[in-house]
Amino acid sequence: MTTQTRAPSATASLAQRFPPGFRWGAATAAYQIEGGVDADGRGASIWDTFSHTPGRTLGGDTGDVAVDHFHRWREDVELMAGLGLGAYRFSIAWPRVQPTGRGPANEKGLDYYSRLVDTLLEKGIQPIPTLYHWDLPQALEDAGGWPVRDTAYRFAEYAGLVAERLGDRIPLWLTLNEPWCSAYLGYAAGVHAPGRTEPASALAAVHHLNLAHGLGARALRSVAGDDVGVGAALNFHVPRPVDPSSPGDLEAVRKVDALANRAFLGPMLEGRYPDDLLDDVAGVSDFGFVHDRDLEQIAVPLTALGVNYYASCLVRQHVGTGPKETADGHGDGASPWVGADDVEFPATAPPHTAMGWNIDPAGLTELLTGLATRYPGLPLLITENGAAFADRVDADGRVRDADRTAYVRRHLGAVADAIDAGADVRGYLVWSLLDNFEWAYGYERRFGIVHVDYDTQARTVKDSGRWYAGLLAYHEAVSRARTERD
Ligand code: IFM
Repeated sequence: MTTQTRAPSATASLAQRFPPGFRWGAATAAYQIEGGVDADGRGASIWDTFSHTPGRTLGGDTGDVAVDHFHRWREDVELMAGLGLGAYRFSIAWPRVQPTGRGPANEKGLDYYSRLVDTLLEKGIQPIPTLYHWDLPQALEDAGGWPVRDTAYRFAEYAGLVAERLGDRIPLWLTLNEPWCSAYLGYAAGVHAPGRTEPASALAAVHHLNLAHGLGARALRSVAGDDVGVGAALNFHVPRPVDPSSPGDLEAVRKVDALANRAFLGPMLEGRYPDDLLDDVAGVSDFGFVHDRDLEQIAVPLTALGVNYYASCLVRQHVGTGPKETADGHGDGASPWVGADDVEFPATAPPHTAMGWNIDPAGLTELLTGLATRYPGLPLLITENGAAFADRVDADGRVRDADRTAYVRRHLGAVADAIDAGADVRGYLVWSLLDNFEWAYGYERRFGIVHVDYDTQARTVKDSGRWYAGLLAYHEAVSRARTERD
């Protein structure tokens, strides 16, 4: 593959805004790319069950084959090397390692990830595994799923098994990806697996996911050593009030921030659930599932906080008895916003991506500087950022996705602004390396910087991927020159 090594000046000046050593990479997740769902003793996950349930995903799409990364991973690592990536964030499928979510490891499942890690390292690409990106073993869901405390202990056992096998080669682990989605979309809105609509269970899931993070981090460190890097990837919500002078709208901002952001940041980084969150949801749950010492277990020191950011949202207090606006993409079914019945999500101003999400790079700067202020000294890593657009393969085979390039370029500018303002951001992982299974949207939304033809599985680097490779090459050259000079 040819990459653009002489960057045009706008790209060159963007690259210069990032310090030497800044990590560039891409991210994926097991169920979205692997396929091979019956290979080598893998067990069923909740996403297998959910996607095979009629009506749950667009077009009835499933991850059975996905982009066949389970078989094509060598080719995909070559692609990453060709792009010049310095890091690759992928997730480990729990049901490949423990087909029923408990008991001894399935060595063949671990062999697969061990080979992947070795090959990445040979190419100079840092592997950044996420232990849980939503594919809970179905057997654990049958035993109650995340609303049940034991699931957190099972996760810790799984984390320990993975660390025993890979721990000698992994400098940074991520425990969970976007527990907001696992808890609220999975157990309150029911639009993600396992598809339950039980608000109280969603809150119990929030806590048990937090507990799993803490117990899992401890298991990783007890096997791989106290100084092994551990973080979690949270999907932050940046709510903006419709009317900044309206106390009701500001209250809506507070509620969304509490449910979406502080429900995880609080326990993980401060060892407590925010009082206002507990008040907001008091009518749904008394949080009696929090046991003595849980919060201590959860608040392990983090090496880095993973930040997933795509868009901001508009919120306001719903007044009157009319229907609420739900332009947050969750339709008019059950709400993920437990205990926030008076909050509505009016439509944001265009432009939007193919997900219907607004494009608001300033929201990322605000988020990063806000986190840096609240948690000084905590390194931040952009674990996901990217956009879905309706890509087209032109007759000459190129994918001219200028809208995606512009999105990534503007968000990188926003990251650089945050760094200038003092935020300690260590890296950026674009979502996603490859087009893939976008959960309930099936294959209808493409996020990749590499296009995948789902009939032939042919990979084609999109223009955005070429641009990204050029940026990385330029950054490497500038960093080398700076290091030699200093
Ligand atoms: O595809 C997802 C990913 O699995 C988690 N974060 C958001 C992405 C885009 O929706």
